[in-house]
Amino acid sequence: MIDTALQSTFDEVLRRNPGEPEFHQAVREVFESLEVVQARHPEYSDAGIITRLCEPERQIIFRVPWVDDHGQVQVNRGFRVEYNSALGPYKGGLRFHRSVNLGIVKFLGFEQIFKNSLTGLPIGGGKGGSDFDPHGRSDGEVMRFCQSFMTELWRHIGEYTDVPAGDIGVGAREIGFLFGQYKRLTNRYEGGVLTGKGLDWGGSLVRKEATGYGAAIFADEMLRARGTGVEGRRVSVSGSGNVAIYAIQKVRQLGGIPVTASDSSGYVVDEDGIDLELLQQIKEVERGRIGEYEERRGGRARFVADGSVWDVPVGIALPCATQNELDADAARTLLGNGVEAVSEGANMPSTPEAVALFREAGIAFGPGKAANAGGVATSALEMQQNASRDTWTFEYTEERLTQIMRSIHTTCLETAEEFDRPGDYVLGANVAGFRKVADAMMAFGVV
Ligand code: NDP
Ligand code: 2IT
Repeated sequence: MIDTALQSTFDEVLRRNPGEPEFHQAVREVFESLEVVQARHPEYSDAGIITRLCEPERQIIFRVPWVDDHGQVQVNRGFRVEYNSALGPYKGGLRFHRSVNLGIVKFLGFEQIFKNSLTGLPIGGGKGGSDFDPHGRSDGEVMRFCQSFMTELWRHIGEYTDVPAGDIGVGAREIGFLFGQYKRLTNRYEGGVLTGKGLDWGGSLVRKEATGYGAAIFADEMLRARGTGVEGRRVSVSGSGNVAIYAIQKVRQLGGIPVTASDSSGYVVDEDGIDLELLQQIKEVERGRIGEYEERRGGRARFVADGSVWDVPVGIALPCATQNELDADAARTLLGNGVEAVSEGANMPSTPEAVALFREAGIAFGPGKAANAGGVATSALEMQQNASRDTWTFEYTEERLTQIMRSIHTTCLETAEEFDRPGDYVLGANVAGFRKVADAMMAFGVV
């Protein structure tokens, strides 16, 4: 429920942003947590903080023309939503997926503000991307698209302004093409303008692994707070991209058994535990489909084309694919099978109905803006290394990531406690993320 004082602000958000259901969903969830803050901090409303937070500081939409391998001209739409810079330069990924539109980018940018605040590092919130679909495109096509995209974006970004990174459909290959074009256009080697770079040219160790590692660590922290842990538990993971692969790796390191992976064509179940090397070969090297895992696992795994990965009985679920991939039916099935923890590696993967069921059941539920913050946090560590022209070891960087995830976990729990909602990570994440941004905005006056 949204508090009556906030309802009119929310109605105004709906009126001014028609046809953007994912954005409405993200705003609603934060508003539902802010009632408790409103009561204790009327000064935030007086300063119009919440109203201002709902309006991005700047939104850029541009044409991205490029020529495909058949000589045909293609036109995509590019976006960058520079949402909030109260805590630092806009920071957040670029998503290349055919479903990308302004509402999706705004939902992701809105979430990013609170997530980045929770990391405790000096980064504001932003997001971007395009409706370009990289599936089935050659390296040459992806390069020409990225060059065209950057030919517009370069003028808007910078180490002190806006620092993009990867998200769905944007990994090291795309960041390479984007950085190459930025460098060419500006004639400046500004490592700190993008994160997720290759290790030879300004990237950070652990950035590739960070989001998945962080989501698994967050699950472990939540369970440890309840006296158990990931060790010995069966874990389902959705997706088979960057976040999913490294969530699976960290689950194994923590002694859990990751039994699933998926993509938009279906899921695989491997009762012996997912063979990570095989998954990486199919997905990272060959850019293939998840069904190939069954064929190459010699009868030890099962591929299911129609069905839900959440039907598989597990103790822990890590949704690591995309928004709204885990609905109320899936939540009921997971709860019926005795799930103890859900840690969101993806952004907003659980529908509001699913989140409500998990919270009512009292299981450990880690919302994306806390559980998947390890990726952007390690991006900020990459920026630190770029600024000091230094490179850190894997061990040191991973230790920093682990400490950041533990600190986010503690912050969420303590904030939930402070507002009389013990164990409610959703409330804790939203309120703690919000307060820091709100206090900075208060300090700056009405800007
Ligand atoms: P990738 O592109 O590497 O992988 C995405 C995976 O999710 C693929 O397996 C893809 O399958 C699947 N997927 C995507 N869209 C859909 C869909 N509509 N239906 C079913 N499956 C889908 O992306 P990432 O791993 O980087 O991102 C995954 C999630 O994590 C996203 O929500 C992203 O916003 C979030 N995230 C990412 C961070 C990062 O550092 N990369 C940081 C924090 C959050 P297919 O190939 O078939 O489309
Ligand atoms: O959703 C996210 O936090 C990301 N895609 C990572 C953003 C970043 O700047 O590293």
